[in-house]
Amino acid sequence: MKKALITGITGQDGSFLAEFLLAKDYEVHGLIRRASTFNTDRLDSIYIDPHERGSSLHLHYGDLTDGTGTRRVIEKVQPDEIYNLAAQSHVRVSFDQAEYTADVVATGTLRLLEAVRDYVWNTGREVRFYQAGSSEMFGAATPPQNETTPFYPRSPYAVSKVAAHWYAVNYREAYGLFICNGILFNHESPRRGETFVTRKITRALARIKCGRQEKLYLGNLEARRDWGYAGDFIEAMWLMLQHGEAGDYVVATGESHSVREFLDVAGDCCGVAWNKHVEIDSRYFRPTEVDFLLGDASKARRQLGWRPRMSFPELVRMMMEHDLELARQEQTLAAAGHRVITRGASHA
Ligand code: NAP
Ligand code: F7E
Repeated sequence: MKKALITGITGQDGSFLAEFLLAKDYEVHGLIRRASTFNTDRLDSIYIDPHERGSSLHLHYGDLTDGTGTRRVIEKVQPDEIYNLAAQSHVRVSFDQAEYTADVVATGTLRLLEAVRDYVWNTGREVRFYQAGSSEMFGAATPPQNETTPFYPRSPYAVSKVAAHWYAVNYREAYGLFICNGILFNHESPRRGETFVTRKITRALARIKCGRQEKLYLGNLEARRDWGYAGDFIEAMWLMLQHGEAGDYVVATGESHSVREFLDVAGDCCGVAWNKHVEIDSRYFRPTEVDFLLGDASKARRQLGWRPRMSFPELVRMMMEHDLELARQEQTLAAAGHRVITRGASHA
């Protein structure tokens, strides 16, 4: 039985990857942050109380800002594969929390690589390492972007991901470690965090449809993104670590749409004329924007046999239907006299 350690297991991708690896009979270990409230909602469907027998999912407290603790988790778990997905992953927030973002995303990756380097040296075991890179690293570079496109990061988040990318390349070359950088373009799902634009839109339009909300405040509607389905993209992470040679791969759909187009498709899905409800609020603009991302994933297709399965309209529909169901549940509870508080996405 192979053992995998996932940092960021409570996030969108971490939860999909954990399910995927469990289905492949891995023993899955995840790093979770201590929080004052439960933060394992996305793992609900696979979580089994540790007191019960037969669980292949194990959670360990840890934080990428705490090198010693993380190192101990690696020594205890003895993983065959490590997927480094943990990050302060919100681009807009990274302008407000630049140092923290760098500490987690860049230095956090370095801490992990240092621990892996020592672990491999001390035990002689092979550990394969996946680093979650991002299309944000391309930033202002002209589309389409592929593995040979020079990086031009446009936010503290993106700069930190570029640093993490080069740490990973350097540790691969300096110490012969099996390390892959996935350069993933935006990928979404019903589990997407509520402050990313796709989920902010599907959630709000669903609530508007059910009469639970009137306005949706957004920023730049002209930005273009190559949006795919998270469930497809996590498979590429795994394929990279199964390949004969470590390398860096762009993972994308090869199609780009604007935020405005996302609104059009989502509005059509639920029968809401979005332009009657959307207002532009300057707080959602970024000091430096990434205007146009379009990925060329031909290397991943050629070498890993990876290709996306879900189309853009299917993705939007899936997210819309999920959020309509949530909004209907809210409506039912409210009609029965319950006080329903829906946390807004208005701060990012
Ligand atoms: P996400 O939903 O924001 O999840 C981030 C995860 O990192 C959460 O589990 C979070 O824990 C954890 N985390 C945050 N700070 C941490 C810290 N200091 N120590 C340990 N864990 C910490 O992100 P995602 O969408 O799943 O993305 C996964 C990774 O891929 C991230 O590195 C992201 O930057 C990168 N990426 C994402 C996309 C995309 O479109 N989704 C594209 C390219 C790259 P809590 O649950 O406790 O907050
Ligand atoms: O913004 C525009 C915004 O926050 C997409 C992360 O997973 O993908 C994600 O980063 C676009 C931007 O994602 C709002 O200006 C307009 O142009 O959904 P987002 P992102 O910044 O592309 C990359 C690949 C990652 O690696 C990141 O971790 O939408 N936009 N109005 C808005 N964005 C937000 N969040 N909120 C708005 O109201």
